[in-house]
Amino acid sequence: MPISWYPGHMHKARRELGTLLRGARLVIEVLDARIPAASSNRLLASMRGETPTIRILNKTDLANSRLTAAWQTHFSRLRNSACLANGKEAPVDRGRLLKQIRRLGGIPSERSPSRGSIAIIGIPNVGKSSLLNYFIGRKLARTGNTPSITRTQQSARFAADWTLVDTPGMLRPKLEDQQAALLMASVGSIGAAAADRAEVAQFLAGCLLSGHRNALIERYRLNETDKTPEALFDRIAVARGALRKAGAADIAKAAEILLQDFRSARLGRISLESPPDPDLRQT
Ligand SMILES: Nc1nc2c(ncn2[C@@H]2O[C@H](COP(=O)(O)OP(=O)(O)OP(=O)(O)O)[C@@H](O)[C@H]2O)c(=O)[nH]1
Ligand SMILES: [Mg+2]
Repeated sequence: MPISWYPGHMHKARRELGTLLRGARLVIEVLDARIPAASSNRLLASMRGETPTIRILNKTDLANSRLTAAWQTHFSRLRNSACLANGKEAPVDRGRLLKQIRRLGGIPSERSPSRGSIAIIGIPNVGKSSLLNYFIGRKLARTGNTPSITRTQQSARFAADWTLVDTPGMLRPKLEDQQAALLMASVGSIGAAAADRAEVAQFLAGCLLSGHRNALIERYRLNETDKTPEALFDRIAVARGALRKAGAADIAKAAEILLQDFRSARLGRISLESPPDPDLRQT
């Protein structure tokens, strides 16, 4: 079954976002550092048009730091843009953010203070509300580790001249790119009911088997001969005691363990995408 998730509140959120973006002076697009391309929403790209954009690669504490640096260079090369990184181990510096806001957004005019609005946008569960709270230094917006916690926009003053606006996580009405949808589901940005967890785990297992075997060997004692997701799930079931009464592997439980271990970086800091620039792929 293809993944498709466009819950009712996103219709309304899209209309409200359109209005906000018409007046916004700047956009902060929050991306998941593990999947910077898949978490770049093309709907949001077309809605924000030429508005200067600061991308924040978020959750860098869960991502590969070499690839995060490469993605930062990639996004910084885009016109009218800046790219910063944020994670639990190294929060983005508020002063650096403000410097980029002033560089790209100029000074809001006295006559139209609303042009000092900065829209914080992104797909669900990437950490938009957490960043708003961090920037303003208090817990205004509700946060949580399930997608679509935020249902309405919420504004707060930031550094005298600016208004930060947190927005609900948005997806495209139709997820044509199913590879991107599976990547978003792998990091937990798609509602649980919209993506079959076994299928998502199967996809993730394929990614990890092809690019991150060492992590699997270390955590689940994967063998050289284990090449398929099924073999990996068997290995996980044995290593983690996910067994049925007769001693057979509990595949559903093993799949769940893989998803949880990946999402919490218990397999190490793994990024699932590399930047397209040939010079950056090698660094
Ligand atoms: N490991 C890690 N977790 C983070 C980071 N930033 C946010 N989170 C967690 O990610 C989850 C989602 O954060 P939110 O701020 O609610 O995300 P959101 O983008 O506002 O989500 P929606 O409102 O649902 O679209 C929460 O459990 C946060 O604690 C980070 O830098 N590192
Ligand atoms: Mg939120």
